[in-house]
Amino acid sequence: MAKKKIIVVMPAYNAEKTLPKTYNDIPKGFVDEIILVDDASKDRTVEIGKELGLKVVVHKQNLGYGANQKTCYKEAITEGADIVVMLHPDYQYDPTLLPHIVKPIEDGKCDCVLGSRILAKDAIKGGMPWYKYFGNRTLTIIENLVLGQKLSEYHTGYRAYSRELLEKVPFESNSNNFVFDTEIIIQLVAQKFSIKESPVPTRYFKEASSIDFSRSVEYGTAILLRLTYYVIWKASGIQIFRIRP
Ligand SMILES: Nc1nc2c(ncn2[C@@H]2O[C@H](COP(=O)(O)OP(=O)(O)OP(=O)(O)O)[C@@H](O)[C@H]2O)c(=O)[nH]1
Ligand SMILES: [Mg+2]
Repeated sequence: MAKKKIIVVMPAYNAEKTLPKTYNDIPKGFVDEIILVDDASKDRTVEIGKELGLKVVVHKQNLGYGANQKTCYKEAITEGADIVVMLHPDYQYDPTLLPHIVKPIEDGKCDCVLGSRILAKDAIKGGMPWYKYFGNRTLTIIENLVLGQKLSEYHTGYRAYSRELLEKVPFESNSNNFVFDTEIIIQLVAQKFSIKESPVPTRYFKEASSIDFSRSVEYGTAILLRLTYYVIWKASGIQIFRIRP
């Protein structure tokens, strides 16, 4: 079987300090292409991305993290990716683990892999604030119940998707904000794509996190709302956000 084309996408916003470190740790021989989408950063993210030789796509104005991912996935599909890995350029997730993140999809075992900080059991030690840990664990229990999964967390930014999944899931109609990450999981569960998890260490430091307590509450509320929409869709077929094409 031909080797699968692996493309790493990095949704970036003001990532100048952490982008070189993130890039340096990517196992180069393993990855076919790296695409950086800049969401109108105010710093030198674009210049640094170009200096590093990445394919850089620039949003003229700041559209948000979800909108950034939409551009990332569309570009990766256009470039012929078989497997797309989202890696945050804020150095929060360990790029050296890419082969582990990709393997279950390469082996045809699933269409989505989530890098789990909870499976690695070092979330608090790695600096995750207690309220985020508590929110993560509580929301995960609810998400598992509603979506019928047995995942350890849904809130990771380290994810791999197969091309088939990205072609079939209507991610373009999702939120332009952070809740995009939950919406895409709801959509892939609704289409019965399977998910596997791979442990990844937790890293928190100043540049790796822009989500404070009030934005976390907003994020949690948005997730609960999307889960409610999923329950409504299951019960009545009515789609309040686009769950199936
Ligand atoms: N496109 C876009 N990307 C953003 C924006 N804010 C943050 N990002 C990027 O999205 C990624 C995640 O943002 P973070 O603020 O680190 O949030 P998080 O990692 O999900 O959550 P915590 O680390 O727990 O705070 C980073 O790589 C940022 O570069 C934004 O307004 N627009
Ligand atoms: Mg972060």
